[in-house]
Amino acid sequence: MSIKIPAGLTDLLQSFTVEVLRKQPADLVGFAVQYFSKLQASQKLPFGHEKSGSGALRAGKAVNFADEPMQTDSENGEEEEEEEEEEDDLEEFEAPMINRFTRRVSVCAEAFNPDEEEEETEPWVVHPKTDEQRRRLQDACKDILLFKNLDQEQMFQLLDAMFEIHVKVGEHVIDQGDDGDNFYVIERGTYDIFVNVDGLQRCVGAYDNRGSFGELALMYNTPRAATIIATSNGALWGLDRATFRRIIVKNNARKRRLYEEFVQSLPLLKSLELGERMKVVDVFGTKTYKDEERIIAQGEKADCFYIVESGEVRITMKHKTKSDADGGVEIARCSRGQYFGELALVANQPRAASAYAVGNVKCLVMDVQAFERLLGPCMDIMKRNIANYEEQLVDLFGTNMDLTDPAV
Ligand code: 1OR
Ligand code: 1OR
Repeated sequence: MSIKIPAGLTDLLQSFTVEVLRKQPADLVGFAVQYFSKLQASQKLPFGHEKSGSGALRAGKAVNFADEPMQTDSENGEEEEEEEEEEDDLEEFEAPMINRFTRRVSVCAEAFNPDEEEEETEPWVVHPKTDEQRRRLQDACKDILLFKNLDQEQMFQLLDAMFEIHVKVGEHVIDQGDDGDNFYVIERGTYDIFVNVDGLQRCVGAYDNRGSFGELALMYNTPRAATIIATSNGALWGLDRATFRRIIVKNNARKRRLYEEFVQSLPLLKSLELGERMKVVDVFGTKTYKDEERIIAQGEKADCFYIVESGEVRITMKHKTKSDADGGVEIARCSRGQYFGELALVANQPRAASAYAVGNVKCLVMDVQAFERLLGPCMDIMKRNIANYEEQLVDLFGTNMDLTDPAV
């Protein structure tokens, strides 16, 4: 004899179990009463208050959930426009349903569930600084992508909490496998990145007087993913783990909500798993450019990759053998969802062309380390495109050229 399991029972119990495991309530029965009462209330909401398909796709929203049961979406995956609303308003609450999105949410949940209420009562960390130190700190932080989306108050809290560290050549700033204590912004100095591959330390990259590192262990509560060794005497600015999580991890939850739909729609990222796409959102910063502003200069050293969020970008190219008095020929335009700046990173050479804003432009920007770490699975698409550039180059300049040759 088989016992019929009512439709929805498994989902219901799974959602509840997830919430219990996340919240670890002392009073299980009380928590259950509250959970199911809110669930019932949400199901009685008038039709207009229901949000089909929006909840779980906004990973940040679901995982940010503090007092309410986890929010999910329907299977069709359609999204509404993002609105900045109170998170734990009962009206926002949606019936829990475990599906492919909630599973993903729970995988990433840990990283985006800072116990905000507890933390908000804690005083902010302040390391007093001289005016001169503050100036140097501000200068070192001005291009840090993770700081790009912060508001002014968050930026002040962050700068207040940072502290200066002097490092000597050969010093290990981070050792792979350790717990994460600080995030680091480089003021000066060069640093090698080593990753343990089959028991051997392999140098996989380097920082040259700019950039930041040490965010991964703090964002995802994982052991340090690489070893960072100073290859010159240098200076860093440290940010303690608690302040990093309080500001950056919280801000990342908001970023995920805002950008989830957009990154889902990007053809370039289609080989990435959902969780990997969210990691892309975590590490990019947004930059805005005014009409005619130069985003990339041909011939310069490259350390970033760009995806157009809004506006249009004009790509122009000068060629050594042709007159470049007019500043180069327009060779392409990129609009929302398209990317540029990958060629120099893939080929490890200077920028092959320049990029200018046409009107106001907003781009998502990723540093080269994140590009290499996260976009490996997207390389086929990029390489296919690069082969396309080379064909077009022949048409345009009439010569057979290899774009991956730095002499071009
Ligand atoms: P963390 O907190 O894990 C080590 O501590 C830091 O090294 C890490 O954060 C990143 O900020 C930085 N893979 C992992 N971590 C990297 C990498 C990296 N590069 C820099 N870090 N890869 C190298 C990409 C050039 C991928 C290697 C397979
Ligand atoms: P980058 O890092 O070299 C300039 O910085 C970017 O312009 C480059 O990466 C590409 O992302 C982008 N040839 C070379 N680069 C191009 C081209 C291109 N189009 C866009 N970029 N061609 C145009 C093909 C339609 C071929 C040259 C005629």
